[in-house]
Amino acid sequence: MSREQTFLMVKPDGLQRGLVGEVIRRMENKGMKLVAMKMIHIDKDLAAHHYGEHKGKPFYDGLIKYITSAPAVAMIWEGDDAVAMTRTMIGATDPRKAESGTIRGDLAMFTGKNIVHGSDSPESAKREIDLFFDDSEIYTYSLAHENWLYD
Ligand code: D4T
Repeated sequence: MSREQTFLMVKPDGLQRGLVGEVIRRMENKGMKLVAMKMIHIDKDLAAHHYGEHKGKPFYDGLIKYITSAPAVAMIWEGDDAVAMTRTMIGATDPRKAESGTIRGDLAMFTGKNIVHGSDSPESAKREIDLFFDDSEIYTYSLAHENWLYD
């Protein structure tokens, strides 16, 4: 186990559907620490950087159109194994395959509108955090109940 940070974004559909609070509630209840958060209307440039690995795939143009269509909420969450833990909480990319109890399993219907994005590896997390946040936007602090979360 190691303390790490992960990037989590409530995508435009999640914000429009009023699910920002629900996503935050799940992360807070789990014991994750919120260390950065902001609203952002992603432009084409940032979208192309963020989804660069998907360029050329059949769904790429739709993905860029969707992610740039309205504001989103970008966050950084911290915790032991935060990257893997958050991916587990988010569930499979296709909400029809995502297990009940996960964010996508409980709250989404369709891959192209799957509410949230979470980094898929510590390397991606670092890249995405650097892409979306300045150092000055990331907070260092202790949670009063941290001793009740970890040995
Ligand atoms: P993100 O990156 O949004 O957290 O999603 P995942 O990590 O779970 O999945 P991904 O990178 O494979 O896909 C990125 C993004 O593209 C959309 N997508 C994906 C789509 O519209 N059609 C598809 O067939 C796939 C595979 C959904 C998420």
